[in-house]
Amino acid sequence: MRVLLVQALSMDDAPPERVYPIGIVRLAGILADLGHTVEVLDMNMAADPFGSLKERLLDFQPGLAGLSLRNVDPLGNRTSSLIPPFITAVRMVKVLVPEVRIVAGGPGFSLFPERVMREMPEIDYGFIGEAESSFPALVASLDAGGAPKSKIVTSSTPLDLHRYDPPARHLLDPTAYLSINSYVAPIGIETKRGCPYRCAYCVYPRLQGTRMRRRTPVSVVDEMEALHREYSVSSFHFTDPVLNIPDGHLEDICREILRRKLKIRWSGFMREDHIHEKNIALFEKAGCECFFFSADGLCDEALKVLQKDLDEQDILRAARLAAASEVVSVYHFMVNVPGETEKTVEKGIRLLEHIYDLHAEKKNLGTVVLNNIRILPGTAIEKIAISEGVIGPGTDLLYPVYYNPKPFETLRYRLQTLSLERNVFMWHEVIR
Ligand code: B12
Repeated sequence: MRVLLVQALSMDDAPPERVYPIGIVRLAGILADLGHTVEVLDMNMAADPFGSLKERLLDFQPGLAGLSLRNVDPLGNRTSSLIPPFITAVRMVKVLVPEVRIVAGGPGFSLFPERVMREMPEIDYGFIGEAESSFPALVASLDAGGAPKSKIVTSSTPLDLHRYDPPARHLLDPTAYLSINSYVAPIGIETKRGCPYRCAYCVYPRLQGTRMRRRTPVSVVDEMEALHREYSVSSFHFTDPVLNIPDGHLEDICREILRRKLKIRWSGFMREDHIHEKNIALFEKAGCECFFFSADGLCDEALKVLQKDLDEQDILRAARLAAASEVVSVYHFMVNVPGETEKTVEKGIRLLEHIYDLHAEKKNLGTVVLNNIRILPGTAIEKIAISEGVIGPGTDLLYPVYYNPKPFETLRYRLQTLSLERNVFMWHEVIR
């Protein structure tokens, strides 16, 4: 007898994808221009993150340490938290350089400012949202011996992105990031800030405001060209909440890339209802390497609850256009959303099957990401979850809490099975 013994997959933990921290690099550049002596450390890039923090603190002896809390947790239904390592870093700073002023900021911090400050009294000042003008103002005031009254600072005037100096990349060499990831382009570029949509689970409008503030296409492409020339960066991720709005902006950036004949690739999150035959061809020609879609709702009912301003036809129309291109697509959907029924589940399965059918010929479907909703403070989903008793008013959202009530709490696995099977069968040409 011939026997094949197989150890099935035992681990779900992929190596982490790292991203270049443009937030702190921008702040560092502004402070350096103002005459401060600035150094940047990305703990994610160190083989021994806390060892490298200790070494840098003892060598550099800062008077002020700014710590960026980007993510509070890794999302994707994972229950691990990034708060314990953040607290440990803050405490290490305080112990090794006791006189230092500790300042915190970043998207993760901005979602939970009071909660984080309560947890970590060692933090002297916390910044909500963008900090290009408010943080240098605090540094100047501390430098002059002042003691700002408020411990939590919010930027009063949104930054005018028409006057945007690219992050001072020489303060943190991008080259080290170029070959570390399998999927994500590690170098981010901003073309705008702000998001006018009101998706029920999303915090982007809270982080960057609801008004879109754009950079000029020429300045965006100048930055890409300089990174390509000086650091050989050839792949970029646009960090905008939604890349292909307002109509014409990304198109102008693409025309500028083509005019300069730049050999670069890029990706970003696209709205389905702003994709059409003409612009998709332009995006492909100008180097788009992945269409990231995040319609999130798997049927009209779900799209409505999630306040997406989209319908199933928008999703399928965009999928049809994307599938006909040579560009890879990645789709994100949320599972077990409020109001889920057997009928919505069936409709969701049909939509997923439809998307796989569209991509079957060219095999240009990267993956379908299926997650439950992470409940974040201040969102419509938080209110729904409270009203349904999924969470209580006292639930601590700082640590991972997902909207995933019975009876569809295992739906994610059912849909993931469908998706994985379709993906594997597509790649290995297993015909049913
Ligand atoms: C673009 C983006 C991505 C891209 C990054 C591509 C790239 N190459 O850069 C991709 C899609 C790969 C990605 C992946 C992930 N992301 Co993301 N991402 C974003 C997004 C939309 C923008 C981030 C950005 O670059 N902004 C532009 C820069 C300039 O702004 P900034 O970093 O916020 O910095 C400013 C301020 O925060 C402040 N600031 C920052 N640090 C500090 C420090 C101090 C001391 C001070 C005073 C101020 C300050 O000043 C800066 C300048 O104004 C944000 C949402 C958002 N709008 O913030 C989510 C967001 C940050 N991501 C999030 C998460 C969770 C992730 C992932 C874990 C998801 C996953 N499971 O894959 C990974 C983690 C990747 C990693 N290694 O860290 C969450 C974090 C919150 C949370 N729930 O924990 C956010 C908020 C989105 C969300 N879902 O809610 N992400």
